[in-house]
Amino acid sequence: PFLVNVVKHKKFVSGEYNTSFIDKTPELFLFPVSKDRGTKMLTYIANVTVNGFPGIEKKKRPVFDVPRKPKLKVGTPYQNGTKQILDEKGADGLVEWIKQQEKVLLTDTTFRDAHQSLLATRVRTKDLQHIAEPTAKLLPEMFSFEMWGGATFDVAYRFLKEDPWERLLTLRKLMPNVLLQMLLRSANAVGYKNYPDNVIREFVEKSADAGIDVFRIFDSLNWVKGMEVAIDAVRQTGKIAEAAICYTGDILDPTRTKYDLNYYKTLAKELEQQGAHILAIKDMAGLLKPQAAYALISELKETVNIPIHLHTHDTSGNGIYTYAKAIEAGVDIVDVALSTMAGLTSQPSANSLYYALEGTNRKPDVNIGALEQLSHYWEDVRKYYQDFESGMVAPHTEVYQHEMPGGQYSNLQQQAKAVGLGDEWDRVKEMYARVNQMFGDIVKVTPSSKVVGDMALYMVQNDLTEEDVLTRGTSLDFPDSVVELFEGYLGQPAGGFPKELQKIILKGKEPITVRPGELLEPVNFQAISDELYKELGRPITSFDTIAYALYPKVFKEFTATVEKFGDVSVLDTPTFLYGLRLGEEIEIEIETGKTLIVKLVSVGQPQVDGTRVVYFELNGQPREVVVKDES
Ligand code: 3PY
Ligand code: ZN
Repeated sequence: PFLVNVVKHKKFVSGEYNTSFIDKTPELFLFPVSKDRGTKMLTYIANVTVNGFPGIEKKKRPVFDVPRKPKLKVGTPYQNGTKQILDEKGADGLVEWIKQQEKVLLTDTTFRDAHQSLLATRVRTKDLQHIAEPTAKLLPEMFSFEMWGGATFDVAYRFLKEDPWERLLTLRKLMPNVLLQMLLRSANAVGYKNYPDNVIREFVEKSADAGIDVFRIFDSLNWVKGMEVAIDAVRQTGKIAEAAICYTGDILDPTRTKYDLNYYKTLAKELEQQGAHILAIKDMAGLLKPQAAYALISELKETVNIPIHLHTHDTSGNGIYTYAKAIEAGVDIVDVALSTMAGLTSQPSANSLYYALEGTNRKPDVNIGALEQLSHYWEDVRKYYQDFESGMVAPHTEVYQHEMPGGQYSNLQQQAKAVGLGDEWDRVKEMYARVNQMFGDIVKVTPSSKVVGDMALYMVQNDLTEEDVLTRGTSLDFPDSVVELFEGYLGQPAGGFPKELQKIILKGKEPITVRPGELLEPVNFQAISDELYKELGRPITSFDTIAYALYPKVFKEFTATVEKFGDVSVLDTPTFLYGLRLGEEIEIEIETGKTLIVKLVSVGQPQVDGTRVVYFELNGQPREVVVKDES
């Protein structure tokens, strides 16, 4: 199929191609699909109907309304936006353009952080794809759409059984006028550990080829040394390197001296010197209070010459006030989400901010009617994912105590439920704060936040106090992630690790203090590609190879699922998550112009071997599949 795509491509046909044609033409990797998909698809639907979906309480498929969609006139064009500015003027030209804007610019995070923070990252490509074109046509004034990276990469393979690269390629096509942005965890890429330097460079290059324009780069301990390779790799691609400082502590609290204004100013200067095009303040937990935002942004505007982009989470309910103060202090860009995907652990609402800035000269240039219409779509789609909601329904000021990132809250809660600690959630949150102090008050953001979460779960599960850890620690088997953190494999925290605890956790192992990338062997991509080719018997794309380098086990499980069920990303979300009701009929477009009509006729009784026969009609013909009943 790859070769078919190549020979059919218009540049190939017209002879306008050169040696970088394959690397720079990502759509060549969008393949048509194999033929026995009908049976595979029925097997998936039968399975989810009988056994349910992981993380969803087993129940009959609820009835959902068709999501409301803005009505655009046929032929409505895309208006040029920031993407064209970057393409015409380059990264430095874009930075100059940002500096000239009087009005505050907006990044919409609905496609990434908003659902990572509200719905455990479970929103599928199908639901993004449906609204991508109207979003780009109705909101051409946005600075960027954050739509990739962070947890979306592994969750796509792991839980949604879809390819994150296809998401990126598809959305790029549908959103050609506005910058697309991703979250990159520096040396941890989109994973939870440090990778070799060549993996980081390859990942950045492929992400840029596939459509990313703005890379928000952060290190989970604010260790600038850990960000060097990623910043350089992004600059090499000609795209935007937005280097982030993670905000932690409270600059208004004179007793918390570790993270004071000077700490942030020093980091900002260092990142500018490293080559950052934009400085981001990444307030991943929503700890930046309004007056602190005013002080911080005012000082940083005096400290650096590059634009400043502020990110917060609205967990405390103070997000709009924080933004209003930051905007007063001159921040250039802020992150918001469409109102029905905003608030709580997500970003503050774009719609609310628009009205909050009424009467100021910095009110964003955006169509409020468009924001409202697009919010209707998300109000409906969000219901599909109701089982992944955290249960938080009101502002949660406890965040100022536990300091848990918005993107972690619903995910850690799922993790707690999975190990039987669903009822102990309040204790887990308190322990999270305790563990942070035990670890020396560290920056908590993926993956350092995951380590704090793992340790908190471990201590609650085993009924351990801080005292127990210090007195009996040498006989305790700490989670691997905790050992790796204290070994230095996520980098070095400001002020170092607490020495006594480090000794207890490492049990005689020597920690490293250099950049882990200096010690890790480069990955051999050719060897991976050859191995995958042998195993999968199909052309291996450079996207497959880098995905395997980052997540070998997850990638293999994903390919095994595709082998078994085919490409389930074509299913509508209710069917994907709940299966069908008896007698229900759906249409599945498996490729353009090719539709399956599937009706669930009956589900047989369990048989002695634990299987059930599920009867369907497929395009009017009776079909049956046998599935194992796991209950
Ligand atoms: C991520 O790394 O996924 C985050 O959202 C961190 O805030
Ligand atoms: Zn965030």
